[in-house]
Amino acid sequence: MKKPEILQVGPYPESDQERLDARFTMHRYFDADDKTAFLNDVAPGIRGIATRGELGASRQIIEALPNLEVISVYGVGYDAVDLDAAKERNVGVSNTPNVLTGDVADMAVAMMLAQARGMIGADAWVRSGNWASKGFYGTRARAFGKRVGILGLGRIGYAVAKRLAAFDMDIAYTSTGEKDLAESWTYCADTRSLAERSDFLFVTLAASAETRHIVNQEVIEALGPDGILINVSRAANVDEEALLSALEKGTLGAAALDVFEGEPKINPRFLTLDNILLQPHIGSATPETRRAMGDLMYENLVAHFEGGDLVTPIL
Ligand code: 8YV
Repeated sequence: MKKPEILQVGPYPESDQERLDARFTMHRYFDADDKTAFLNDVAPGIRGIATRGELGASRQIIEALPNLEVISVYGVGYDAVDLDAAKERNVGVSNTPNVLTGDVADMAVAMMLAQARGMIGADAWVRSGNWASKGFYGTRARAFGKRVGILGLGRIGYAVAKRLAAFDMDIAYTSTGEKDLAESWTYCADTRSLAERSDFLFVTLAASAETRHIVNQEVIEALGPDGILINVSRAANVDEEALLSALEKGTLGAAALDVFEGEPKINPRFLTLDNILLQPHIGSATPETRRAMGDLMYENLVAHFEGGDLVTPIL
């Protein structure tokens, strides 16, 4: 039987790649020098797209593939997939929810603690010999017992809040509406008031056109000169220009980011700041989670081509 042909938008770990190559004919879009020519060449045979959260599938790619049936995303975020274009063409879309929730939440909490307590600077203090020559590194912000804002109490936001509850933190959240929760966390109707009452603001919101720059200058200023912003969702949820200028002026205390506009080529202004913790989009990057994401991405493709329903469908 002829193997289904898949357009592969980005690279995967070796074991995922081997399994995909065994079951499908994978066309490596990311390896092509002339992407337009490559796409024209392979387009008629392509029935599926395998992509990653941050790479997605644009309208241009979807429209270039006349026989496209399914898009399988390796990642929970599907904001980079043009869902309208997929809908118009009746193309199924799946992602990899749940399996990465715990690791992304761990990472968000680690970023808060590292930034609040100045751990990166402290490490440099030891390595540079400053501890021996100059002495005490200094005091840094306390985390436990402080006020936390969770911008988007979805799966990841909830997992972050659960962890922070164990730090006796005062937790508030925004969501599409007040949630019926067992926990007595405070619901805030808008982002600004959430930021205003928070020492730490976590951005754990699925990105969409509606949430673009939801963390704007006003929200950043409401978080204030002692506040810390942690973003483990998508860069587009934060107005990066406003964030940079607030960090430069000190109108925001500090930030910890795992996601950036135009990543992996980030704005060089970030590199000159010492009140920012920079992470290379590694929230879900543990072997266990990446294996589970690879399994789910593969299982969705197999389910579709065996005539079944997608395991974790978005569309
Ligand atoms: C991954 C992500 O880093 O789940 C997502 O939406 O952005 C991340 O978990 C990414 O999808 C892997 O390329």
